[in-house]
Amino acid sequence: MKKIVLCSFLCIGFAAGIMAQQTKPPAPVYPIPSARQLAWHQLETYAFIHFTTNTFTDKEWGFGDEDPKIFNPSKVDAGQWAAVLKETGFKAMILTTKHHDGFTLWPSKYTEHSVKNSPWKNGKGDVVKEASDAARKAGLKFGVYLSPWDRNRADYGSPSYIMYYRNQLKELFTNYGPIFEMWFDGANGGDGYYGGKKEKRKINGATYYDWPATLKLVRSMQPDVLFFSDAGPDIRWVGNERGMAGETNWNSINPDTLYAGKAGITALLNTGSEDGTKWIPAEVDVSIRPGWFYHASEDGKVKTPEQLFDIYLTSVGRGSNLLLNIPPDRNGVFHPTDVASLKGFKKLLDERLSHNLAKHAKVVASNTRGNAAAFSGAKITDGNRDTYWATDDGITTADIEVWLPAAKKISYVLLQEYIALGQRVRSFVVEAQEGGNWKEIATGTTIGYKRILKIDPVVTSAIRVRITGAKGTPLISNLALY
Ligand code: FUL
Repeated sequence: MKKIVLCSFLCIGFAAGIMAQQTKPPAPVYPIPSARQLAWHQLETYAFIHFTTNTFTDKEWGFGDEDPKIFNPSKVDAGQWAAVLKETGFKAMILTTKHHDGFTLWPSKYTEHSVKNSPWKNGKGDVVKEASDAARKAGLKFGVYLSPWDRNRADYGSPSYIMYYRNQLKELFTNYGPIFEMWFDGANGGDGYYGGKKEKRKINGATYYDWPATLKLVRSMQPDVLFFSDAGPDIRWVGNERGMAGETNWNSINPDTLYAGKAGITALLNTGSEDGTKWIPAEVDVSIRPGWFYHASEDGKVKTPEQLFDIYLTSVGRGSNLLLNIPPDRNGVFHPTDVASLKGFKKLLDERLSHNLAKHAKVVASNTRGNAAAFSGAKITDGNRDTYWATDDGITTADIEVWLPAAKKISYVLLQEYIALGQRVRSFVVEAQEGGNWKEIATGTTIGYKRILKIDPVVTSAIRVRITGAKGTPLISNLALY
């Protein structure tokens, strides 16, 4: 008898071993993210810092004729920016090194419209240096915004300006350490000072900048940088500045006809396309205030912690990253109201989305790839983002149940796909166990890197997710309940 038990034990173990060996990971469903895009997804939340002469002229778009002397903060405390961001969960900061007015926050040797001609630190100051140093010291990544549109330059619109823009990139990308993201936007051309001409200039957004050559130059200096613009190539604009990614949000899109500033593409940018050929995920940029720059008149209009939490749900909670702008005031620091809001926002995140009730909960899946432990349902509650539940090839609809040790009140359901092998899920249903029956509590379309559903609170001992449509075998790396 003992022998039989021992044998069957060994045999089962042996068979399982063979099966595990034989069960290959699913093939990718293309497009898939690059390693640097994958690392970018994991940042989730980071900050924009809009700071320049506009802070002192009370404008949003400087004309380019500002006297550099107007830039005169009583101090610039980038250490405060970094400390607040770190404390409130942000992973990086992106600084407007030059906005549309052309004023450079670093002492560029290619222009006089610069901090070097301001009274701040007797013209010896360098905001880019202070910000990049402070970010790195706090363990935050650092990125730059360099406006392609320059309302100060006399030669804006002619080929020599492109050389000027590239020279500035050389300064930024060789003097300030690693830059994780370069941000350039589509606000291009229009009226400006232009060296005194004060006229309207129009450029051809599709051809003028010759972006491929510019990006190649930047990559030759820093191969790991990610480029953000309407059209990517690494990260795309989400199509609005209200903090809203599409409820359907594909990381894929066809970039062939996109370019920064092209009209009529905002809806497409918001959702991406299921059949897109390139992985270009959306980034949600939105300001904590109505404007991007600091205006004392907006001190009473700072977004509340609740508003920031809602934005978190419609950005990170829809598979995007959140780039939240916090503009330093005329003292060169974040305003106390903004700081209080950020702290309140972090508190809400901690209260509402940090205690995962599904951690190590029992999971039952309708199908498991090769019946292998490596792809079992348990992988969605193991707290490891590198493991995932997978189904057999050809199975694109499947159910997964999560059973809690006792009934709990659930208000949020969080799902994550294992996107390293491509985004797959196009529709799903969430159900709660109620008196022996499953009751639908939410439906969704895409999941992507992360999907957070706010539901009407329900007290239940089990949740079932039914994947009702997918581009390939669904790969779910995480399910959390709060
Ligand atoms: C836009 C700019 O025109 C705004 O001033 C702001 O910098 C925003 C983030 O990008 O294109």
